Amino acid sequence: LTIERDLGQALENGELQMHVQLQVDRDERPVGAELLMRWRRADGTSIPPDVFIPAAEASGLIVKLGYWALRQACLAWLRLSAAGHALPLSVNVSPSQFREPDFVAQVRTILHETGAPAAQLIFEVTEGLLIENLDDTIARMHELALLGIRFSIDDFGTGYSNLAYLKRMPLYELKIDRSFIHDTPGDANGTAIVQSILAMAAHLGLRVVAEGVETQDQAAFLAAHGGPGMQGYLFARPMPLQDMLALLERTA
Ligand code: G
Ligand code: G
Ligand code: G
Ligand code: MN
Ligand code: NA
Repeated sequence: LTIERDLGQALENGELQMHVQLQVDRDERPVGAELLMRWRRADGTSIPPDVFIPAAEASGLIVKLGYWALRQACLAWLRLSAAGHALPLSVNVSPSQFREPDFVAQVRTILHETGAPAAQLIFEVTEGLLIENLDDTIARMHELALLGIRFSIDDFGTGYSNLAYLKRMPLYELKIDRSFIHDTPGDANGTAIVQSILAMAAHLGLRVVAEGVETQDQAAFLAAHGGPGMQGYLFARPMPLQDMLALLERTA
């Protein structure tokens, strides 16, 4: 297919954009936002990230796209901060990017060049990162944590949740995969999984964000069971930064 070839040009052609999705607390106050990449081609068609992110990973382009995304996140934070909304921003970091030999140096460079504070960035990594070279991965996480970067495990519960590893990592947050939230509170198994993750996170001193919150029932359940951060269509869709700024102004 032509996706890989076109994706190589997409960045130069200005076809990529970072959208942002707000995260709220149980009182619906903004507590953060996740940056999500979007590809809208010149002909007006959109390619979903489920399609182009795996293609970018397969071709190695994800490294270039990932640094671009991180830079956009830093710039987004500066814009939010200037408007009085200094929310921590979450960025997805793919395993192949995280394993680049000069990843830490590149992150430092982007922080220095933009002037964004590391402590306002959360790197979302998946459990897939933890399959190989665990000692190197954890050492690298500690290096980045020393800069001030915080870490979140994305899609938590769907991968290799080796709990012994969790204790060794400088973790800040778990993001409960939206498949479990979808099954809450109607389904007994889904609900049990969500409650177990919330309890475990509380014991480990980790913040939690529930992903894919779409209904008031889900939000009410979460509020009654520890009140994690929430992200989902019920509160806000991923949208251009401009639109999120307007939303923050309206609800401030
Ligand atoms: O909205 P959603 O369709 O944005 O995202 C689909 C998938 O693509 C998710 O698994 C998400 O983590 C991934 N994704 C979205 N944006 C980025 C990005 O900037 N970098 C990486 N590595 N993955 C992303
Ligand atoms: O780490 P290094 O020796 O390159 O630091 C040089 C200067 O940059 C120091 O003033 C240090 O405080 C600052 N600095 C180090 N890390 C970061 C960072 O992650 N972000 C920003 N904005 N400044 C940093
Ligand atoms: O990085 P991650 O896989 O967590 O990306 C979040 C994904 O979830 C993105 O594809 C985003 O568009 C999607 N998303 C965000 N809110 C909702 C929601 O309420 N419902 C569903 N089904 N998807 C959501
Ligand atoms: Mn994510
Ligand atoms: Na996720």
